[in-house]
Amino acid sequence: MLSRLLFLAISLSTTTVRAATIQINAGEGNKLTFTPDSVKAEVGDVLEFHFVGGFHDAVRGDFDKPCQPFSGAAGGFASDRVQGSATNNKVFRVTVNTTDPIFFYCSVGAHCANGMVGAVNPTDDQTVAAYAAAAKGKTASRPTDTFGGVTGTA
Ligand SMILES: *[C@@H]1O[C@H](CO)[C@@H](O)[C@H](O)[C@H]1NC(C)=O
Ligand SMILES: [Cu+2]
Repeated sequence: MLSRLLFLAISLSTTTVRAATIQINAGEGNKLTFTPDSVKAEVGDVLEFHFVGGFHDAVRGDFDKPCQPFSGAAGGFASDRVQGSATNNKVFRVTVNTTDPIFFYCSVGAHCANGMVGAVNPTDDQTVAAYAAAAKGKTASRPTDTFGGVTGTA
């Protein structure tokens, strides 16, 4: 009985897919960047945005329309605008529900136009570099409300 239980416990622990938490820092070194700016994620993984410097948010966009909110019916997200610092522990957690590429940007000022963008599961065609290049000179906007994720503490 005990060995059966042990076997069950071991097989559960090896077959259970554990969701990964992927930390993305906004404003590291007080730069207009997300670090890392390109990540791979599986469905169920959590993007955890940390605000480590500057004044930023994280908003999902469309690859084709840089610096504008995501146009899809579901799957968009926008964090609060947060004054970051080394001691700020406010985070925004977004559960990844797709393996399609996800592009996001900071909507504050001209941050997006200046390359404050990121990608989840980029493809050969849709890269974070291509999104950043297309963002140059674009005016940013954001949804009125925070949505699509959970604001919490680290
Ligand atoms: C992913 O699905 C969960 C559960 O339905 C939902 O709470 C979350 O907002 C979704 N994530 C996005 C980015 O829409
Ligand atoms: Cu910003």
